[in-house]
Amino acid sequence: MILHNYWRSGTSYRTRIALNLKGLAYEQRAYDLRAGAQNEPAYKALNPQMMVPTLEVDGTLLTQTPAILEWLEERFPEPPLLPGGPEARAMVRAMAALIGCDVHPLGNLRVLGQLRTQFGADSAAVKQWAARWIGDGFAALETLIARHGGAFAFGDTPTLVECYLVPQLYSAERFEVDVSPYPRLLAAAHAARALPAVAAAHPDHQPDADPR
Ligand SMILES: N[C@@H](CCC(=O)N[C@@H](CS)C(=O)NCC(=O)O)C(=O)O
Repeated sequence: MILHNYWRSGTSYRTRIALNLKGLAYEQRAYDLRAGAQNEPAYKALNPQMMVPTLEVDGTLLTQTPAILEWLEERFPEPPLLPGGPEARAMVRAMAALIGCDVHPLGNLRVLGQLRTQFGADSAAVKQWAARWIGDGFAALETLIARHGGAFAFGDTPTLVECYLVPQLYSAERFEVDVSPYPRLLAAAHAARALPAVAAAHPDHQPDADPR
């Protein structure tokens, strides 16, 4: 498998976490989003949406991380990232979608770029924008974790929720969002970060990461 990705991208981080939790080996190819590599014809041929990541599997190009993560779960069921039972699975998918559909897209590079170029948003305004949407999402997720969480966000083993949550927390930290109102969410994310598979997926540990 070849993961076409970028070290700092949340959706790339999300996919690396899932691959690592499943114990799967993969090669990485890097596309520097800051330099616009996602818009080059070579990457557009892989993913017409010009967004990372793309997972290449024996010549098949998988895109959109919800689809990629569900494919991983179907193709490599162990260890499971979805619980048993349709209701529990729906809840995990809902908690993941809360971030994947309603928080992450509003902080995407192209969205923030548009805020700057079309509406003149400066860095402070962009930070306020990010804080607003991350805050709304994290507040709702905190309530759901109070209902369903254990050692992790849903129960006592990592699920798809951690694949989405850990990168979103990384993004919140980069935008200097106050995350102290979400202690359960933080506990789940910290438990996940302590797992070697999740730690290895961290942006700073990727081959294309900026030197520190
Ligand atoms: N819904 C897509 C979103 C992918 C996405 O947002 N990728 C971002 C990086 S995290 C990207 O490539 N942004 C490039 C851009 O905005 O030009 C998925 O889940 O795969």
